[in-house]
Amino acid sequence: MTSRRKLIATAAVGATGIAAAKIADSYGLIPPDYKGPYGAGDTLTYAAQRLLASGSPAREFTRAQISKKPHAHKAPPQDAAFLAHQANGFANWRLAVDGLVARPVSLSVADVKAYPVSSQITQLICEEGWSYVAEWTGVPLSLILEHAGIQPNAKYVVYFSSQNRRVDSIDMADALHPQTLVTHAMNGADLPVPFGGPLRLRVPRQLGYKNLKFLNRILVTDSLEAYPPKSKYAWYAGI
Ligand SMILES: Nc1nc2c(c(=O)[nH]1)N[C@H]1C(S)=C(S)[C@@H](COP(=O)(O)O)O[C@H]1N2
Ligand SMILES: [Mo]
Repeated sequence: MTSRRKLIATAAVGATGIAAAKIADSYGLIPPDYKGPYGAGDTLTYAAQRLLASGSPAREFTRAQISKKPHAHKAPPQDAAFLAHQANGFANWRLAVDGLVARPVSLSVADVKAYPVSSQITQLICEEGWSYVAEWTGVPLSLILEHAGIQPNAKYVVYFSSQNRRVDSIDMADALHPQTLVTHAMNGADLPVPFGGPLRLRVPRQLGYKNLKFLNRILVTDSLEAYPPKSKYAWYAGI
């Protein structure tokens, strides 16, 4: 969410914020970073988007609209472990799927590629004000989760990057959304390392920072207590 929208939402809620929060809570629609300075505004935006648009798709584009020069943000990892993976074509890279699942698994990139693929031409939008359109191909996260057997008390998916131990999370509505992909290809080729190869979680309904590169673990959980949302940006970054 842009800070302008955040301000408008916060101003619009004003004194009624507490009431909005109570309604949202009764529907399980309090975002887990509610306590911050924008708490009431974030809650209203989150609750409104979850109620009105929880199944709605992110905009898709045509092939002609694919960006000629997509913008890779920041250098890929340079640590010895990552460079070793890269040197042997990520043959030993693993994506762990664990937590509240009946059958925890550890998937190789080949295992991920063996799932039915889905492609989308969507826009990656950075909160810093730039964006690009690309075609992403991968397996819907929902397929991996359903295969692992999601337990009924699951509420969130926490996902991990090998880069700087970066972690983020989404709720089950976004985790099971058909456009949320464990991506292994971009613009018709293996996902390039600068764009998060070998695997990246693509969450096109949320801002760029929710789209973690160098994905190596997916944890299904009923609480974010162990992985509290970072305060720098809103946890729910719906667009
Ligand atoms: N592992 C990892 N994932 C990341 C980041 C990062 O620094 N490291 N940056 C995030 C941010 S802020 C944005 S906007 C996008 C940038 O994606 P791009 O490199 O494809 O442009 O990746 C997100 N995922
Ligand atoms: Mo970003």
